[in-house]
Amino acid sequence: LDWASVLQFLNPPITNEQPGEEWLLVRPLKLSDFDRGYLQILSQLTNVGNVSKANFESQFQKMRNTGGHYITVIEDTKINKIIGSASLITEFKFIHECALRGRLEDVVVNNTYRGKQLGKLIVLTVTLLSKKLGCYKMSLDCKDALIPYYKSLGYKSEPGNSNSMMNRF
Ligand code: 16G
Repeated sequence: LDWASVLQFLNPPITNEQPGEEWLLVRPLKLSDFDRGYLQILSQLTNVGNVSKANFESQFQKMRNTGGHYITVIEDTKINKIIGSASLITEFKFIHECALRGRLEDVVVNNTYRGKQLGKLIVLTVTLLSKKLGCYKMSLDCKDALIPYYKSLGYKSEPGNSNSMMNRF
């Protein structure tokens, strides 16, 4: 996977430098995004609950200190709002000769911006980033309805090895 092959997924072609409209910006999450509606975007994915600015800042600092969290957002600079996000979380492994493994998490694009390939752009961006960082694989969990979508972006269910199991607390 490289930018040339990423571009084949995007028609018309858009890039991080040119996400289709000049006022859209793809960049890493920053602390001030609390005030750009970052949590409101996440609440289109699942329950966010009550997260104060202080909670957000301390969690952000924990992620920064721990390392391995690469949260990428799309900002609409015209209205100063975050309109999409995708996270790459990396984990250190002993297996595969002390490899790095990537997880694609919390992918969401504001539903009023659908149809602009922004979800694709941001998923492909963090996927490419995982490759650049040397991850030996990148995986994700998703609802059944999104399987075709992620398939169209190069993700596959591995026969006999694609169950997502959980224990909710
Ligand atoms: C989806 C997300 C996952 C997110 C979860 C939240 C992707 C690819 N998958 O599985 O990252 O954390 O939904 O759902 O974005 P939950 O609140 O039921 O755990």
